[in-house]
Amino acid sequence: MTSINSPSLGSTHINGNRLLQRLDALAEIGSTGDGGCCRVALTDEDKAGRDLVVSWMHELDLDVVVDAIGNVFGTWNVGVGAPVMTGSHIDTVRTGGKFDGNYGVLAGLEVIETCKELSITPDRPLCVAIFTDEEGARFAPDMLGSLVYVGGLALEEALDIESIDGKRLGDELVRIGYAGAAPCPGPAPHAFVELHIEQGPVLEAEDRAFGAVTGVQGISWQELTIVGQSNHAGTTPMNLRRDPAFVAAMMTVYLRDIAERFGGDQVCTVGKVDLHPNLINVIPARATITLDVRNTDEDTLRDAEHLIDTFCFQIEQDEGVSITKRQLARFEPVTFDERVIALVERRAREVDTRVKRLPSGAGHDAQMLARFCPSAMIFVPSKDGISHNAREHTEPDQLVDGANVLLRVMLDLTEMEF
Ligand code: HGY
Ligand code: MN
Ligand code: MN
Repeated sequence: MTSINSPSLGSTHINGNRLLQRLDALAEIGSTGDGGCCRVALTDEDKAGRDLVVSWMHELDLDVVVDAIGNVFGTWNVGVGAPVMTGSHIDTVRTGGKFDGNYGVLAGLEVIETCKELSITPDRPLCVAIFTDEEGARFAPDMLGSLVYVGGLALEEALDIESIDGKRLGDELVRIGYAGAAPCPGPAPHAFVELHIEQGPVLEAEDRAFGAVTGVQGISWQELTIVGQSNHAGTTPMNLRRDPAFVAAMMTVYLRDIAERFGGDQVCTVGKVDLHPNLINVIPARATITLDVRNTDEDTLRDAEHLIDTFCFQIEQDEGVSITKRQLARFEPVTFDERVIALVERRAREVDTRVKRLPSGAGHDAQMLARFCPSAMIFVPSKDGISHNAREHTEPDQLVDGANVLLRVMLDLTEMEF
């Protein structure tokens, strides 16, 4: 194995053009025509994206395994022992960009191809993973595939999850041909490192080249179904109304109030509002809204949830509605392994000294793998901090630099014992 500190590797770089070309090729699948991507989990577009990346895995003679929740693993079986794993997701939100998740998967593929091309033979296998339904936007919770992979959610329970468009997850997996044979939970890798765009404004604002990610904030997703009294918009006096749309609006304002009162890392979002019957002259019968509440501190996140519960109870009395809550996701904050964070920091600094340690505001598969093995993440900047948006952008040289850091970190991890 070429020592990681050997001069030969010092000047070794991935093939940047090949990485950028693959990112563009994958972005064509589900292209929304405005620079964005729509490959929502387990749709035909997701299948097409998976098929393309799997074809690249086969071209590299990787051992391709699909597990029972549809996670795909491309492994270069060199060396001995458990693999060093990288990867991310290629499913997107409906208004996704071309880098969220895709970048981490394709950079992992590029690292393996570069090692093969340059006859760099690590002591351990290298594996790149595509995790199913990381976004959770169609089938909640998010990071679903990696959660099942590490045993955080029972496979049978996951397969029975119903999507927002009324489909059963297991049926959709079969339909797209990715209901694999490999069992879940899967085997723990030796270590895991995920390369991802920051999706936030911090690195750009502080003119940093890389993020050595320290962990992921806690996430609470709830769906509230608010039932009132549907009635005529013109004939119903205001004092006789039991209006779910009004309550949904009050909840949205209250979430903003919580975030402003708590300050710090607290974020609260109402991203989805469905009214029934959703007609101009009818007071709605029902409003269904989603609450996305996050904080780096578990106690503070619980305080926010408690305030929301109290607000629901009170507004039910005040407005004469009934509110039922469904918890769609709940993950406590995660701290990554200091040894891997320090390695990321060191290797990133060799490429560009402007490195910052920071927590991730977004959820990632690495937060699930952290339950299973020493894990951490590498961030590159997002232009204007924009993501989950067709305008998502990272400069080509930043993308290539990030993949070069991934190359070094993965090879180092093959030589580290934990
Ligand atoms: O919701 C998230 O943070 C991630 O994009 N799934
Ligand atoms: Mn992502
Ligand atoms: Mn995302």
